[in-house]
Amino acid sequence: MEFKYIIYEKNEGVATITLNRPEALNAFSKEVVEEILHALEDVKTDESVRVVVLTGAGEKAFSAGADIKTMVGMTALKAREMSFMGEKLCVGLENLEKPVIAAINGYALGGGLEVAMSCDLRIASENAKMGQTEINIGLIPGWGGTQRLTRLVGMTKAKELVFTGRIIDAKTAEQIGIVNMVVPADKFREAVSQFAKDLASKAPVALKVAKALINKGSDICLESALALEREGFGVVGSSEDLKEGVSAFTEKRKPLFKGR
Ligand code: CO8
Repeated sequence: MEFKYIIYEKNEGVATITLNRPEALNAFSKEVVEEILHALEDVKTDESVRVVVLTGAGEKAFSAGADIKTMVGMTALKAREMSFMGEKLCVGLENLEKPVIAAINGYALGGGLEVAMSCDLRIASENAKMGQTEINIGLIPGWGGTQRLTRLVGMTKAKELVFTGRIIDAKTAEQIGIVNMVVPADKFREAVSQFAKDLASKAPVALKVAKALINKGSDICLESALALEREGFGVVGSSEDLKEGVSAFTEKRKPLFKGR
């Protein structure tokens, strides 16, 4: 598939998906979402891809959210359809069996922040700005924001951000647990690339199982989650990756994991 609204690149085990509508601050349209979902299909089947980075073109925005211009005269059915479209994208990122890093350069607002929160890790440039700003146009988060934000920062902060639509800076986002780390703007792309490459060298089977366990476990009771962990541990414990990791340790060399 030829991509028009995203750039899809693969390099050293890292697939980078760049939202590429800088003139609209990388707002998500139906076409953008469809293209990302296509790229994710390729990520699923390409064994050489170990990690995905999702980012925005230009210096100004990761994404300013859903395309507000397509909301003019929106019907209930159309709103539901738009919500479902974003949900498919967010669940697709969440269920992908490889780690996904949101590299947040500039604004991540509304649906932009919601998509970033569906990724496993978030690295922000120091000039990044984040907010669930939907309230300012008379809307609520519709791509999981009321739920994923609450799980990340707790009810107190989630209500404050969703009710006020306030935009916070990268440092504040780090302090309350929305982002993992904040990086100086001039070192941002390099830092993301280094982090992603490092993650791409880790054992794929262990990463896949750890991601699934953390995601599933946070929605069920501890007893059931621990039972899931036990089963997952069994799977990882019988992987070729573990044999390679143990051999590399005893032979004092770097492991070369194959994802089996
Ligand atoms: N959608 C479409 N176009 C956008 C969007 C957007 N979300 N954000 C910015 N743009 C466009 C602007 O219209 C402008 O285009 P043009 O030059 O053609 O008018 C261009 O991008 C540059 O933007 P600005 O001139 O506004 O740039 P500023 O630096 O002055 O301001 C801001 C930057 C503060 C980010 C400002 O653009 C802004 O407030 N944008 C809207 C942010 C927002 O409210 N996002 C939430 C959208 S709603 C949403 O995401 C809901 C998700 C769930 C949907 C559920 C289904 C209904």
